[in-house]
Amino acid sequence: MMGTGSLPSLLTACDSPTGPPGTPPLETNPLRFAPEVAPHSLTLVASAGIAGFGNGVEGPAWLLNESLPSPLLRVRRGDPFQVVLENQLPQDVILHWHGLAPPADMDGHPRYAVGTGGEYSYAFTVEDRAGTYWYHSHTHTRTAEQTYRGVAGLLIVEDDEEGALGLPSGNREIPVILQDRRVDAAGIPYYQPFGPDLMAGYMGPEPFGNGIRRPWIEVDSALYRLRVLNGSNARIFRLGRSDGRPLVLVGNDGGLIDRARTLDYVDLGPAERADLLLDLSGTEVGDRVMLRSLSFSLPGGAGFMGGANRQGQPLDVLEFRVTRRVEEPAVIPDVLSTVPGPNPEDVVRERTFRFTSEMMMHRINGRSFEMDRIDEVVPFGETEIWSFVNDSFLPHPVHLHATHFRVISRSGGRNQVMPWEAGGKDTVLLHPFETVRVAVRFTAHRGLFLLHCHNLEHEDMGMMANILVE
Ligand SMILES: [Cu+2]
Repeated sequence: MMGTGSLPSLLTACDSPTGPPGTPPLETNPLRFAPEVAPHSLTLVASAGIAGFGNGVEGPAWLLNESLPSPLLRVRRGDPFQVVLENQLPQDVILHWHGLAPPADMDGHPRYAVGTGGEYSYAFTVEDRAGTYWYHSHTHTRTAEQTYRGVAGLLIVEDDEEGALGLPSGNREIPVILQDRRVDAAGIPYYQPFGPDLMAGYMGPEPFGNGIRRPWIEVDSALYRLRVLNGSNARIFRLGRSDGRPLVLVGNDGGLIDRARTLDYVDLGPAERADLLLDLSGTEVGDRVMLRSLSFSLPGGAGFMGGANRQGQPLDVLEFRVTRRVEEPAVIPDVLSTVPGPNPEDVVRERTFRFTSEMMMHRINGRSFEMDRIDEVVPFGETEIWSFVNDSFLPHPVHLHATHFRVISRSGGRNQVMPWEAGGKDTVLLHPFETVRVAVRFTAHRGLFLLHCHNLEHEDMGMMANILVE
């Protein structure tokens, strides 16, 4: 969708970011975009294939319809969603539509995983608010590997309310999946977790955007809408601009928030989304603005996790190269939406979920996931307060299927609800030893859904629970 012409190699060599002292400049690469398709009579074929990672580097990947990232699904609220998954991978596969609230048998619970040569048909009506959602493998014990290898894409829902705001669209909308990767000497990402990765989760030092290593994109001096997904297995990003200007948050996991928030940075844990306005008005041709993951340290622990698994190291995740000067007013709406959701005053019940990571065991309330064990029974339509207690020295991005919750409070650690946690959330990041209280209510469908950590290694190792809504 965006024009990304190739850049003369001299310029690339001169202007590339540098690695450690003494190393040659690292190549950067034009961002690419997955093909956009409507999820209507759509077949997604999962298969092993070859993907390009930028700079002519190609290597093996696990793909849907031979695309890295997986095709971008764009759909309107109220429309039918009809997708057939065909599995040609050498492992079981199932897909989860992360953030949507479809019927239970359409949600990608791992008990529905299909073997090689099998297929699974999804058909439901999209009843969710406009927003930036995504989809990915949810195959138990295989989610981390399959998602890392490429079985993941963006899913954008649009509706009339959002359309009326006139947010930047067309080539002023940049959907991007940010991921960290470990690469071999040839520059090909690989997934080979060992010891420490099974505690911290699999992390790498190389930033990728939409499957491209160290990406850049050509832009006008205008206002852009940046739909960002943290599609990493374990990496937390702290996104900020290199030029000191702020980011404007207009939406997150559950779509638009109530009003725009101007922020110096936005933290995104794995699976969280940020719908950002990036104001490049006033820039000149030749200017470059880097979207960075800023340096940070996690309170409470995890600092001893050295090497690849260290959270908070600075990364340059996506560079904007201004190539055209335009005179356009950068109109940023202040009031955005009225966010539906549970009212904490209607609470009828409280529950506690304790997340522990000890001796390579990641558990919720002391238990590892079992496919056929129901861990909690939750009445449909009733408002509850759930306390997510992180009783470990590792961060846990906690994800709930089938609804969006409101973050009510946080104690320990940061001791506050962060400004990017406004609105409806389906994933909330718990730093070490934090307790986050959320208001939860299931109003879409009854059935068996999941609560789990979205650190994908933790999830695969059992930090997941079956929630029966009835
Ligand atoms: Cu976790």
